[in-house]
Order: sequence, then C-alpha cells, then structure tokens
Amino acid sequence: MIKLYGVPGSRAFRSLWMLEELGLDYENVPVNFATGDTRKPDYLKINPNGHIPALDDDGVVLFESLAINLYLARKYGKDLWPGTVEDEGRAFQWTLWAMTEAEEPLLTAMFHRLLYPEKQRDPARADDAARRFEAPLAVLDAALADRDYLLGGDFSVADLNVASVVSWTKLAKIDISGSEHAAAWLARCTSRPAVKRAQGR
Ligand SMILES: N[C@@H](CCC(=O)N[C@@H](CS)C(=O)NCC(=O)O)C(=O)O
Repeated sequence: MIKLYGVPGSRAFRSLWMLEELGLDYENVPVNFATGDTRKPDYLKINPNGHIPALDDDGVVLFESLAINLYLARKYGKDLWPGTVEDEGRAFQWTLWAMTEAEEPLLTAMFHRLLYPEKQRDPARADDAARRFEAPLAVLDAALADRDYLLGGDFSVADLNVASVVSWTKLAKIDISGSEHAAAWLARCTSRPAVKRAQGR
C-alpha cells in the first residue's frame, strides 16, 4: 500500500494531485507541519529533514514533493510520463526550474501577503518577490506560446510539477492574466478533476 505523509494545505498537495491523477490506491497519513508533527521522532525516521510530503511505496521511502512526482509518474503513469528521452530531459528541466526559479519568489510573496500574521508582513519584500517572479513567468509564458502543455499537446508530469508551484500565484496575490499563455495553461491544469480530489483529502 502506498502511503503519502502530509496534509493538502502544504507542498504535500503536489503529490496528492499526482496520486489522484494516477488513480492509485493510497493512504494519506495526515502529518501536519502546523502542529509540529513533522518534527516528531517517528516522522523524522521517515523524512529526516522534518518536512512534508514523504512517500512510502511498499518500502521505497522518498522525500521532496516534485521528485516523488517524477518517481510516481515514471513508475505508474503511462500517460503522464514522457514518451521519449528528450522529453524526459524537458520534464527534469521544468521540474528543477519550478523549484529553483519559481518557488522562492512565490513563497516569499505568499508569506508576506497572506500567511504571516499582519505584524510580521513586509510589503516591500512581497513586492520585491513579485517583481523577481516576472522573469521566470516570462520564460514560462514564452514556452507555452505555441503549445497547450509544456511537452506539447498532452498534460504530463512536467505540467503537474510546474503548475503545482505556479498555482501559488493566487495565494501570493500575483496577477498573471497579462501572461496569457501561462494563465490559460495554469487554468487548464488546475481545472483537472484530480486537483479537486486532492484538495478534498
Ligand atoms: N522541498 C521540499 C520542501 C518541503 C517543506 O518545506 N514542507 C513544509 C510544508 S509546505 C514543511 O514540512 N514544513 C514543516 C517543517 O519544516 O517542520 C518539498 O518540496 O518537498
């Protein structure tokens, strides 16, 4: 039995989304960062970093949300895994891009506009982060100018991994409607039924 540790209101959502896309039977163990569960000794045996999500696939224990998704798509997702080595390269590229180019500015804006208590929020830091997200957003928008999805005509693990990070624009109060290709692509990805199912876990 596959076990996914983490709650939907966290980066665990990314892997819940993947599990729902794949239609796999799995148990969602609701380890919650907000209650300190992630730092308890039993959980640290599963993910010594003390973060969610973590996956246990019949003894294969993995951390890092987007790596978990690559693994799941490679192992179980005939339609979500790229059909060529070249497209695998593109899926790795976009996955690492999401983590290194997009995640930090979005997270910073989200914390300073929404998640921190009012007193701790710094509007200047939020605005700076939103500005820093403009360059990666332009890259994403250009990549989607002639295609519906990152690898071409079909939704793949590359889209899921990037969209699960870029969807933070909503909570970060960053309006991407001016980047019409990226905005339309994000709407296509996030309107998939698996997203709703993952949110409802
Ligand atoms: N790069 C990691 C980051 C995981 C992460 O930081 N998760 C947060 C929740 S969104 C967490 O577990 N925080 C609790 C803690 O660090 O104790 C991933 O994508 O899986």
